[in-house]
Amino acid sequence: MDQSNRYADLSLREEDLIKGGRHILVAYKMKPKAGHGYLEAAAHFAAESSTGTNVEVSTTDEFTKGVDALVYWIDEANEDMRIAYPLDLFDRNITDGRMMMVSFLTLVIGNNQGMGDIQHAKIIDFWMPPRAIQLFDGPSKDISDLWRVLGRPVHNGGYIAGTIIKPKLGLRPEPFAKAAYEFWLGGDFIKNDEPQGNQVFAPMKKTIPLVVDAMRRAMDETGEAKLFSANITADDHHEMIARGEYILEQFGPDADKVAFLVDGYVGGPGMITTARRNFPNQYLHYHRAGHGAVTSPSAKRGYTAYVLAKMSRLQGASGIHVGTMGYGKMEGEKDDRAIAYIIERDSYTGPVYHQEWFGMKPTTPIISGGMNALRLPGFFENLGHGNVINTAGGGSYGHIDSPAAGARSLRQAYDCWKAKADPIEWAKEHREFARAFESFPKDADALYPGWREKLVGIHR
Ligand code: RUB
Ligand code: MG
Repeated sequence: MDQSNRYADLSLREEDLIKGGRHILVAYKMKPKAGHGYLEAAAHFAAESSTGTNVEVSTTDEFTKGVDALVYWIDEANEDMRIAYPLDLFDRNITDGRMMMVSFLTLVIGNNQGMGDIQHAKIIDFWMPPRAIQLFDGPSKDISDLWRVLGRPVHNGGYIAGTIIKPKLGLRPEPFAKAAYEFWLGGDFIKNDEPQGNQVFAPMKKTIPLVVDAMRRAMDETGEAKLFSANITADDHHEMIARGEYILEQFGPDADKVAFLVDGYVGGPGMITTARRNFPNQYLHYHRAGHGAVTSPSAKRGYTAYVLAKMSRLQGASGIHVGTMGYGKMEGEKDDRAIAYIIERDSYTGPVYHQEWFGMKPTTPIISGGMNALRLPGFFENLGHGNVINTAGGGSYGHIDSPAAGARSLRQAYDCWKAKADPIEWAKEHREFARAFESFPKDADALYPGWREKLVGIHR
């Protein structure tokens, strides 16, 4: 059934929809299956994503039609389709009238993902009207809170050198805490790797007290504050809260140095909101394991990493992983800068839409995955700043001298970029950075050809 007379209106102008402020706009790359007309498939897509189905139903009334989603723009050659969703379509909390991300996902990327007449469809951008920005929680803590804890300026406080406890799994409590202590002697921030929780070989109630002790010893020794991002991901809301409360209690007077890590893609938006609303005083660290299933450029369905990051800010993530923009081990490109800019700036024009955030707190780009000191100067240059959290697991624990030396090499890499220095020249004066060349010789060869003659043996 062709529903384009009801669910499409190509005379609508995007600028009017934006001025009106009564719709959420969503841009897709959509291709119908062979034998289906573009506009017809698009209209069915909008129907299925709002008030309709594949046939007309007798229960529809005039009001219903007022909340139809409308296809307002198509460009078949480029597989571009844009849909305007009336704000009233979206579910609101009975407790406080606020919007919820799960309802946004259910409609705009729900049943439409399995339709028989659609080859594929993927969200590449969306626009939230000012009213929706008012109705999402947004972050309660941001990187300025971490800078404050670290004793730095709360504006432009700079690079936070972090790591991930490695190996990913298989450390018992004592070696786990030792690994944390050794990194903290040189760095700022440690996160649980995302699968680490309450395994039988490392029960949380044994591990956490040892981590608290390790943090205190490292703070005594260095005279610096340290940060720990503890994984509270769990299927059960109550379990997440039990974990969070336990961790805060154990850190006691140092609980301000605790972030909570939530694996928000596998766990879903409810988990992020559980952390956001139950622990508003803790920095909320959104880890996104699994996102590649939908965000990868090879995936023709789902949504992009840009869209995921933008949603995370609405939900209230204090920081989210944004990849390494081609400088690390995970898929990514230099242009992925946009993923960082949309979450950290107050207004930004993405691939399709210009978004104003009206002062909603920023979400920190967290840079992670195969990073080390050698890769950082180029990364900062590409991004244009270093106000990020970077967690380098292999880059710290893979340093030939020690995890503390690995941590120092990261800080030195940031200082090198800030000083606009030549990395090989900088290494001559900075031992841990120089030793990173010998720790990661394949990277060194690729990034700094000729380094061997200039650096090998210089710091022995
Ligand atoms: C990286 C790691 C993270 C990835 C996730 O470890 O454990 O889970 O960063 O990817 P290492 P992304 O530093 O040893 O490579 O950050 O792209 O979501
Ligand atoms: Mg990990």
